[in-house]
Amino acid sequence: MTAYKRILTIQDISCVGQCSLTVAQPIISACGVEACILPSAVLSNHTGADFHGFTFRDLTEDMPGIAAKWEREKIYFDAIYTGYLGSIRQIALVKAMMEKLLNPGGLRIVDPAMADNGALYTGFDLAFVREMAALCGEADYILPNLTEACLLTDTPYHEGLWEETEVKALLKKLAALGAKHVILKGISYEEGRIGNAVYDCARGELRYDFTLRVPRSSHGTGDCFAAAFTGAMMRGKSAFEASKLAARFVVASIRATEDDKEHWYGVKFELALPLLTEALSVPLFELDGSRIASLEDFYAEIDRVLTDGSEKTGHNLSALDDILRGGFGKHAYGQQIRLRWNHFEESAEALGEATVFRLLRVILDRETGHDCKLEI
Ligand code: PXL
Repeated sequence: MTAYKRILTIQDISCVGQCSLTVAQPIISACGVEACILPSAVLSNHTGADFHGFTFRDLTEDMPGIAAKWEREKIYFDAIYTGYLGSIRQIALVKAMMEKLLNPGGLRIVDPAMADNGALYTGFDLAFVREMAALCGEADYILPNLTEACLLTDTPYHEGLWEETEVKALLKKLAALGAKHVILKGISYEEGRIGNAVYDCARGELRYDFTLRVPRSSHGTGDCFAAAFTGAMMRGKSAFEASKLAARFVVASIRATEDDKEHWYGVKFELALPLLTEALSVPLFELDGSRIASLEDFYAEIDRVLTDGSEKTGHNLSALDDILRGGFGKHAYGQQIRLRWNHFEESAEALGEATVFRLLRVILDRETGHDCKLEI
């Protein structure tokens, strides 16, 4: 069991508009991670043009005192994740906090939230971009979108499809800033598909995760992504797994919002939180269908995956029911589980339709004290 993780996120509070701290805190909590906050500013709403302006109270002057207090209390964090920062001075303060307030091995996760769709957000200039590039250089993980990546590396931005050679060159330039890993968001190599590149700078390893493009541009999705990514990393996922889960979460949030014209200022990420909780908190067990050529094989596979082998189990439907309920050394009695049946088709053919049907009825039955979600 990994220790309970505590992170600090530093970004603004936009009171209305579903971005920055009002999304980061609930999302990180839903991941099962303690989310401490340091608000960098309070705004009436985010700075997106559809709001016709905003109020802005700068909290820069409060930040050093708060950090010093935590230091005196010996409060340290397993990660510091930064989003929208209101000024160059705040970037310097963040750097100092990353020096002083991280546990050994604690992660520096920087989302350089300052631009999108080819343009800087209101209030930022190139001097800010330069300082943000320096902060990115000290980070373990940076999460720029394409616009931010171009600004950080002084690369011309263009809309539409990108060539892989262009993206690779951009990743190299981002790595040259000093960051250890880059999650580059929002790249498209073909119409209708959009995705993220996950790049390990030291190893030169590059992996992609693409999904169908949802034809709607939505505010605050970068913040939702970064918070889910941070939460998943803290729950022990690899950067690639965390990025994939964060992307699934963002797509689900956009889908939940798509039909609601009134909801133009953000996404209804609240409706997608169960996806995160489930993925990070409900244990996943995987049956290997290629090992199942008979009913006896199926029960042996269930034993292998869901028991610790210390007890001989009855190879029948009622024993299957008992094992799914838990208490056989792999999951607790009554605990919800996810069961993924890999190579299902192959094993279903060997078992025959009637047998598969009987097995599925038991697996999916929620009336007898087990709660098993089947993925095929
Ligand atoms: O979602 C990024 C963000 C965060 N905070 C504020 C913003 C924006 C984007 O516009 O205006 C205040």
